[in-house]
Amino acid sequence: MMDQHLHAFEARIAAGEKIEPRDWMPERYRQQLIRMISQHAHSEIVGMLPEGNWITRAPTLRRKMALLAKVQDEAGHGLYLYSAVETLGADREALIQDLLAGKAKYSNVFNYPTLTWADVGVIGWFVDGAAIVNQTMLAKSSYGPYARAMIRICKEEAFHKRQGYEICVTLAQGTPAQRQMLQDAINRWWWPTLMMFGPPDDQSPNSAELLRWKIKRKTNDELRQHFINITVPQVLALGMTLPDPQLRYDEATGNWCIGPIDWDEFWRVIRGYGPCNRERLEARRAAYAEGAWVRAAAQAYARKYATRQTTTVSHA
Ligand code: FAQ
Repeated sequence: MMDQHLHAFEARIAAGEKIEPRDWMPERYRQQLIRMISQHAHSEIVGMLPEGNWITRAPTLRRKMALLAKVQDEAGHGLYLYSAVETLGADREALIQDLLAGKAKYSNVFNYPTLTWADVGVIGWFVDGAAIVNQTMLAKSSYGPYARAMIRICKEEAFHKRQGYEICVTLAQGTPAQRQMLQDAINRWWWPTLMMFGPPDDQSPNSAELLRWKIKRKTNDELRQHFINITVPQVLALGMTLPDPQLRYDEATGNWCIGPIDWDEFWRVIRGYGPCNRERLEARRAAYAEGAWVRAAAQAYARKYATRQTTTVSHA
């Protein structure tokens, strides 16, 4: 019986159908999605912090408004994704508690500091750029609610990337000090951004299962290479360089080839020992504590509203 279900499920995936919340799915498929979507939701929420750090110090009102809107969008993405993970039967509150307790993973890249205004530009350009490459692929994921969430999220990320690149173009056309500030930010964000795509394919324990069930449709290395090929010419167009003496263009494959990535740094950061892991979790815990009265008020209102609805219906 179980085999029949699995066979029918895999046939639907092979035919390119979307799997919806009430459909039969293997327990591993459900668990993989809960793992991946919850990590993604946490990343969006923690990802507000590095750029949020610059809202009060944005150089002009226009920049401040754009940055505020961007950071608010990331909050929306997080909430959207927590809703998507609830469709799999996961408990949102339990997932958030895991994050606050330091038990849940979130993207490596948000554990680095934003030292200058140029970091805001480079995050929009590199980090949102990398997120778009990854999430355009996930918009074709086999799980319906996740794929649909990605479509809207990617539209907003495209705006984020443009606001980031525009900041960088402005700095690149500025004074020598501004160009130097941009170059420094590029140097610091390049490698952590490349790590965002996850470990190399031969060290990626989840990829085989995710690819088999079309949760992911491309491997970590394939997406990383695609991002590199898009981004290197943009960096060169601004007259900037990348912190990689081995970077070269390979005529035969049409790829930009990079030097080795420091995977020890990646594993250290995702195990909790990056430059800002502790600070990020402290900020989330403080926000959770300070928001307790808002949650209590919202829940009380929801209860009152539900009672009023029931009363209205019973009188009708
Ligand atoms: N960071 O077997 P794989 C954004 C973990 S959103 C931390 O290759 P998989 C928007 C992985 O969980 C950015 N941990 O894993 C924004 C696994 O550990 P586990 C987030 C990572 O799932 C912009 C272990 O390593 N995007 O940027 C990372 O096949 C600006 C082995 O890895 C998503 O979450 C990492 N980078 O591939 C917001 C997209 N990579 O769970 C604010 C959805 C790997 O077994 C400002 N997720 N690990 O204990 C994915 O596409 C995939 O899950 C990957 C990892 C590609 C992240």
